[in-house]
Amino acid sequence: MIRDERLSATALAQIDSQVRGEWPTGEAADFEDALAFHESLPPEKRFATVLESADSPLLQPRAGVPRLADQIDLLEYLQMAGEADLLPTTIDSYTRDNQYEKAATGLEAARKSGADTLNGFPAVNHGVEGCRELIDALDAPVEVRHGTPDARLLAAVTFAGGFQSFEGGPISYNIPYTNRHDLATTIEHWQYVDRLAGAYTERGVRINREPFGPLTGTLVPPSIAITVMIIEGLLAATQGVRSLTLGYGQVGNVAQDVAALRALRKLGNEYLPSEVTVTTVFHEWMGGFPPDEARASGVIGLGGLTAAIARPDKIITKSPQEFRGVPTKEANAAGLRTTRQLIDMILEQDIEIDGIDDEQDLIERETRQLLEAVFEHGNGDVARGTIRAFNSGALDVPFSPSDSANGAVLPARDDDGRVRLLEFADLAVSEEIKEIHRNRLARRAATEGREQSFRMVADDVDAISDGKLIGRPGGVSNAD
Ligand code: 8ZB
Repeated sequence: MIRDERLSATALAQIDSQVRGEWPTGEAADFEDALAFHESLPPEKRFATVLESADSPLLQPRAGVPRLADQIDLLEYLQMAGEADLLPTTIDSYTRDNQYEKAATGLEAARKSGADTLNGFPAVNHGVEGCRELIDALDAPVEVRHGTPDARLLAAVTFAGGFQSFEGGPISYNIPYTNRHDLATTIEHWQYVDRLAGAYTERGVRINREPFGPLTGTLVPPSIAITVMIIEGLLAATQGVRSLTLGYGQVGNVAQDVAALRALRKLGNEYLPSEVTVTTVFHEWMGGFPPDEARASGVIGLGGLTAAIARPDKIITKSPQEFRGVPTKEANAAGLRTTRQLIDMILEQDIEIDGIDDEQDLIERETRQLLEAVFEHGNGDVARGTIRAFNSGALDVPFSPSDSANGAVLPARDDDGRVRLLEFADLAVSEEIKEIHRNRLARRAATEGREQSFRMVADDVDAISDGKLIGRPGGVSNAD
């Protein structure tokens, strides 16, 4: 069974040659040659350096189109018209599914028709040379953003292609995304990705790694998200990663979101080895958006306000066209500017909100209990512990499509919109914690004059896209 141990040099070389043999562009992903390319990059293109030295939150959108020249134009536009500090390259779905043949066909079609026939940039097909052309053309750091459970070839090609940041992880790109990969397999695959990032790091090229904090993006209790972030951070650190950005997705209650970001930073620094530099990223709302650009901008603005108070190192912005899927470049830049306006207006204000400290304390207690359960399940080995804890339900993620998680916990908002658990199933938290959740949810049920039930959960899932925070029955409100 897999262990949380550093891959040996022989294992790395063996997996490397196997992975690079899977598709013709793998061959050019030569490590020594890649080091020379990275060393040629100026400081303003070094992802970890720029992120870790920033003194206010940096803004980053998502963006990916199939053709290279279009991707360069798009990113230049987002930098100019959107004032993005960090750039993304969002990878298309075929590449995420390791279907490079289909990505090639889509890219060919895009080149012939001029239409965006893929929903992102097929980096494996563009190959090392295409990626380097992109990195050379831009004057900001660029991250690979994707959703690929088996991202080994993508990592080999894009690291060699000059990208210095890579999103995802063995849990966060498995549990929310797929039912086709078991957790033991994705942990093994990501050990290679992290070891490769570690190998670059040891040669002076610090590759930033960013576990995907929002998970299923739907009412995820902060402690569950933070637990997964710390586990992925620990697994990455074992493989030699030294620049880690832990993520968290906005739930919409300002006090809970600020508390969660503070807990994430604090526990990240506490649990990860001291040689790792930990930064945090806040994702603007990842659930359903209102189908109205004006209202969507409101959701984005609330994210900006939250971030200005909590001061994460980075913010992943949304666009007012979120309900339509992939945004136009104009809408994408608008989301960046809306966020920027809020950040710049609020950053210097001294805003105190009642209850943040208590909420942070609760999140920290829950997270410690969950992490403790994982360590116990693995007799101290976090890889084994993770597999076993997801198996027993001691660790679980709501609304997970994966067989690797029970998906038996059910969240609901409490009477002021904080995400609580209505159904704990086998989650490893104490009776005392459960009682706090139950009491908070009972108060909401009383306000609404109805029983706690799955109906509440379903109403909450739709609430923000319907223009509210809490999915209340018509007419009810606790505002006074
Ligand atoms: C899990 C991430 C979903 C978000 C955005 C979606 C959504 C996906 C692209 C993109 C810009 C792309 N997203 N693909 N945004 N360009 N190619 O990721 O809109 O917000």
